[in-house]
Amino acid sequence: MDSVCPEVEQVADAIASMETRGAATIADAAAGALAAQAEWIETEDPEAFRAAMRAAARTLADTRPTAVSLPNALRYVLHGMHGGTVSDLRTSVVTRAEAFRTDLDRAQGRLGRVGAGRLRDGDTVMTHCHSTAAVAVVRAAVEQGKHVEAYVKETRPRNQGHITAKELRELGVPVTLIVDNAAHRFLDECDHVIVGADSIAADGSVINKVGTSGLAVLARERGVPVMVAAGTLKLHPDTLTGQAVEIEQRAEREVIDDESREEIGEITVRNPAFDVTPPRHLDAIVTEKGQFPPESIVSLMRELYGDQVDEPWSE
Ligand code: RI2
Repeated sequence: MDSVCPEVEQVADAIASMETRGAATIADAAAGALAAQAEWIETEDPEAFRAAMRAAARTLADTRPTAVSLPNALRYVLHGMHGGTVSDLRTSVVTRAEAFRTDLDRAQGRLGRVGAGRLRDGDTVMTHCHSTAAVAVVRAAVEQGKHVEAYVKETRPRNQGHITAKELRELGVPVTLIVDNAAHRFLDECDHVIVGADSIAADGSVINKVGTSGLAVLARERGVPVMVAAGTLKLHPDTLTGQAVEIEQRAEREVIDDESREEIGEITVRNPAFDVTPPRHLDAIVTEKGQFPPESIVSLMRELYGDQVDEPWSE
């Protein structure tokens, strides 16, 4: 028997290729895949069931290294796996995965409303990349009847700003799409920068799509507050013990196609997907549990995750 079901393989491939992307969306898909695995495993042996669940979680964990929402989701579901029989184990995994996905959905709504509290009627925001949490903030503000406009950075190399532009248009928000290099030029017309997060470290540093740190420096220089919209699922418990967050390096072809590269001649290309913005360049981290000054996030991390740095899938 293969130990991993087709749905887990499909979800893992989609995450690795970024067809499924965005930290919260990745976590949601991973929890769903674990539930599918639990339904699929055919054994009466509880130990074999547990081993097959661990194999699925390993397959999912190995796809992308930076967004901690992925291991946090896997850990949450596997920690909820209880029972003496396969039937009990299966039910517990499916129930736990469902609870995870419902909580995630609620958290987005809550953090959106917390973030919207920072926006006034008539404000203009600047966004970077595409973050479901950042869009949730604008959505909540619009639902509160506030008029909000947006400058949307296209966000090379994969142009995820286009997704943001589309979603904000669907909310009726007037959108101006700009190239990344134009951010400084337009910041004077903005009241807030809103970005998401892939991981948040214990010192309040935020790891998000590459270009976030440069935008935060410019925003600080122009006096525009920077809001990070990120559920508590983005808190990286490993950083409590001093571990660094791994930054994913992606394919060189995302930056330059083969033909153009050939024409230029011998060059080195580097394509880190994320960068680290230090807490001093950020104003607030907005979560479903309220807003926090970045430096204070460590207390919330301790309260929610304690010493939970285990990897139950590698046991
Ligand atoms: P939400 C994305 O990473 C972006 O960096 C975005 O800000 C972050 O995930 C958080 O997204 P990628 O998957 O969880 O596009 O707010 O590399 O949707």
